[in-house]
Amino acid sequence: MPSPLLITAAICGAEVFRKDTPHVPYTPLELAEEAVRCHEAGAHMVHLHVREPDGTPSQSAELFAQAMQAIRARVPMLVQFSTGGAVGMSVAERADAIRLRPDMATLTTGSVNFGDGVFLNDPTSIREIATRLRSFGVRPEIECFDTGMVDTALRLAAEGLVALPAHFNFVLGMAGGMGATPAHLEFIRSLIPDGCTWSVAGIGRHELPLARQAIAAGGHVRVGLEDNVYLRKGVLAKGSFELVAQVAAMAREAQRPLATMAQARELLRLT
Ligand code: KMH
Ligand code: ZN
Repeated sequence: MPSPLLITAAICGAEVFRKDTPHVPYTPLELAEEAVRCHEAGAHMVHLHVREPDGTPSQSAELFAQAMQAIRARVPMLVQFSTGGAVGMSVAERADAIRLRPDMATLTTGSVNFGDGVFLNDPTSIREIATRLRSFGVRPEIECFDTGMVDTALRLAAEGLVALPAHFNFVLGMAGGMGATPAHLEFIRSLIPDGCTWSVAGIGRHELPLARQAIAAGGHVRVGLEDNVYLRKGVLAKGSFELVAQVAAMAREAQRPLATMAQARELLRLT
């Protein structure tokens, strides 16, 4: 019996704007309405960034609180906060909203060139965020943009800052990060210890092919406008929900059942 599939919807991000797609949500209400559409299409968890009303990336705890409340009032989805924010934000700013105790929050375990900028996660910053996650009892999703980030996560586990088994998300295909071929995914997933779970987030045109590979390999999938705005070449997705629906269809084709919400909590060890 194949293990049930978990789908995460990355509905907003910090780098996609209305000039890129008119469908990206900004306000807490827009985020919640998009989360509902994604849940109806099969998503279990929302990977959340927040924005000022004009679309400026933010890590405001007030905005996170409003968005989380609006989502939870509508659907039983898991809510995962970004602690990555946008390139250039301070660690204090990025980590503040952890105190709201979302179901999960991201923990990127290394620095990476990010387009023309640098997504900076030096060892002190990583330990600060990991310590704060631990102190509020929030489970991390370990974000790896390259293989060395898996090694760093395992060092943090040895120091007692990250609990194993953990859930990893591999972000592949970003300019500056690890590539997105089947071999890249096969290799990075081979590095995590037994009992850990993993998902993949392919950037741009890599999103759906890597989703298909993960479904076949027993992994999990993250899709959404944060990572890719196109449903297919030249056709914008009308929202992250259309990408989630594609993944759900792929899972049906592969005879991989979608997790129930209870199974999603169990496989992420949130129960
Ligand atoms: N926006 C990127 C700089 C995360 O959410 O934890 C970082 C990011 C990762 O999106
Ligand atoms: Zn993110």
